[in-house]
Amino acid sequence: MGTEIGNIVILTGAGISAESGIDTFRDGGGLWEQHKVEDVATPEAFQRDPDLVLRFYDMRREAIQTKQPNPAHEALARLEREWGGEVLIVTQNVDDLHERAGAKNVLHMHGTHLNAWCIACDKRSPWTGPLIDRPDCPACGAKALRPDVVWFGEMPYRMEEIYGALRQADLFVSIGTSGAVYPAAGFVRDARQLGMQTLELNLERSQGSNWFEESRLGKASEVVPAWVA
Ligand code: BV8
Repeated sequence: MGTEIGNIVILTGAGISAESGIDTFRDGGGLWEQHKVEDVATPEAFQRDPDLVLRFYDMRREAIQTKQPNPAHEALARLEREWGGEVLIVTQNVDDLHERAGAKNVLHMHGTHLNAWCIACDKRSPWTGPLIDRPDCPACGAKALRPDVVWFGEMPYRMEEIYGALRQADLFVSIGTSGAVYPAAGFVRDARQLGMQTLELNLERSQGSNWFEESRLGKASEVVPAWVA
């Protein structure tokens, strides 16, 4: 990697966790119980059929808990430890594999499977068991917990912080994302307008590939360690 790079912003998507055994959204049809993710991960779906949505997220949370970080997560944690400048991992993923690989500076723009969010008192609490069982909110006692994840039509978390980090960075790297969902899919354009270097590491070309100066195609567990080395 060039020595003139100071700060790095890395966007990750489901593809970085694929080799850990966590399903991506759009490979293999991205369907769940014959529903498109876009149709289940919405406030409207939650209003219409809360059990369907809670079952979907309980299943995703249980699947994540049995998985381990892969060499791509570990390589990014190593880069964060050893790099002279700032490294910020902005992840679209709700799994905590970056943290479990040792990364510290991780921003979950679409929330995480670790927390539940009470729609009665607006407080967040650790997600400790199936939400389909309607556990009481630890803060207010209401049976009104939903996953603390960002659904379609909801504002992603900490956007100002992300744009602030992009303005301070020299390199934007996108790993394992299809570039299908905004505003994350637009970060590469912001990076280009800010004059940053841009690199995509992905299994195949994505919807945003044309915006990257360089795309290296391959499995994350191979191309990410090779890039970090
Ligand atoms: C918002 C929830 C505004 C948690 C998710 C038209 C134009 C522009 C925007 C829109 C539009 N219509 C609607 C919108 C807005 C919408 C959007 O972008 N829709 C899309 C469908 C067009 N966006 C939103 O609603 C966002 N909010 O815009 O708010 C606003 C403004 C003011 C006030 C209020 C609101 C919110 C979007 C967040 C939705 N929530 N997840 C959860 O359930 O997990 S999105 C979900 O899909 C994921 O979180 C992820 O972020 C996203 C994209 O998925 P990827 O991570 O990229 O995964 P995917 O399967 O797609 O791709 C995997 C990639 O990995 C592939 O490229 C594959 O090749 C690669 N791969 C596979 N294996 C490997 C690999 N790579 C390397 N190695 C491997 N082994």
